[in-house]
Amino acid sequence: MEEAAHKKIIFSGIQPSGDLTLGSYMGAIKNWVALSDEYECYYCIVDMHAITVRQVPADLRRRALSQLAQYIACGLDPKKNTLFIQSHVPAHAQLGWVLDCYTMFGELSRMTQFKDKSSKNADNINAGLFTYPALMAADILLYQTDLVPVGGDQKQHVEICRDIAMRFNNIYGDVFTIPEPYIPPTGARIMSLTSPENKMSKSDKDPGGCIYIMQSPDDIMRCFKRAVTDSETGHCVYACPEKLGVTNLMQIYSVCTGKTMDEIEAEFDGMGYGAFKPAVGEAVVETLRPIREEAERLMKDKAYLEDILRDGAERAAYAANRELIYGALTDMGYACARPDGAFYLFLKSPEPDARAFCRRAMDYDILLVPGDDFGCPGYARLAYCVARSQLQRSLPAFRKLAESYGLSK
Ligand code: AQP
Repeated sequence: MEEAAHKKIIFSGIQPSGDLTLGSYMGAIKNWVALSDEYECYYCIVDMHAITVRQVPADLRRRALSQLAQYIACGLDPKKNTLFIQSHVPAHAQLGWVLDCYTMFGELSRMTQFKDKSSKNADNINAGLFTYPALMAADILLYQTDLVPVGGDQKQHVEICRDIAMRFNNIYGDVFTIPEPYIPPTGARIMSLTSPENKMSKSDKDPGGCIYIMQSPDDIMRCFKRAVTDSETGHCVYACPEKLGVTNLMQIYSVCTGKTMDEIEAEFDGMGYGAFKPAVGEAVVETLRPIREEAERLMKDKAYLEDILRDGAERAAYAANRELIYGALTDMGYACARPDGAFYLFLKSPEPDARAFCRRAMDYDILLVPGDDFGCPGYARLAYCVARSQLQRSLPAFRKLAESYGLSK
């Protein structure tokens, strides 16, 4: 916990709107794993985003659990990373609404994902599909996120999140950390195998275009053998804008093997697509095999997965509520009051920024909210909001903490 406090923060998530694809693995999850030692990480299953498109409830539930198993099987240690389901932490919806009120109609209208998804779901262009980026901004900003590892298609959403955060900060002060996107140098945009001008997507209707993490090796090989290339022969494996299908396959091979595009070109020099496509398929099969096997094993232990979700939701809610209550909501002028009892302490505060102290107080199960100073210089009013039942337990620890900050009653 102490160690985590000094690390920078990552938040990222994937919708359980379909089974996880090779695209989300290469564009997102693989990098989540690589970054997870260096950062304090919140990796989410964003099921509230998924309902912007109609979902079958049983499928949504099944996929959420299976997605968790796949996160872990990909290498995300649930002890080191906070893995959770978005709808288990109501603060996402709460801040989502707040940020809706700080997001402009015009900027939402420019989002390519909205244009794309509304053309694919013409009978259900709902308001959630339109305001999706504001909820995504809430997901990110709730945790004071520094870095958001995503595929290239999500860059625009991270950019609007930054704009919303800056707008909010300009009005209320330094409330939100401004996050940076992390887009991987290779694998940022994996394309469909059958229509390489389109992104590989889990809701793709064309079964041959998309590879799923849990797909069988035979199916994967079949898809790669049928992958769209072109009619060139001889020296045909090289990357260029005109060879979308081949370039895409080379990228996939590069992510699986760690080889550069030049090395791949040299490896397949003089060989046709008949040798190249199965080689890519095999590299993918071997990359996904251990993940699939481990996820299958984990799926047999639902109690273990549900424990992780409970623990993840608790950890995420703790961090999210801390930022929501001490950050956005109070700065906007909302009072914080718990229905189970609020106590107001008047503390002499030498701290220009009482928020740091309030955050620390949460380690003692105490919720504190910095208030106005009543025009008494040197005094900060701290609304001491703690359940009555906790008061006796918490007060001595709190007094000690207050003393360590040079605060006195
Ligand atoms: N083809 C891809 N190449 C690289 N990265 C990708 N990602 C998705 N597809 C590719 C990245 O994986 C994460 C998925 O997040 P999401 O499911 O919330 O968003 P999405 O981009 O809408 O994913 P899909 O598969 O296209 O879902 P549907 O079909 O439901 O819309 C993100 O980081 C994304 O960049």
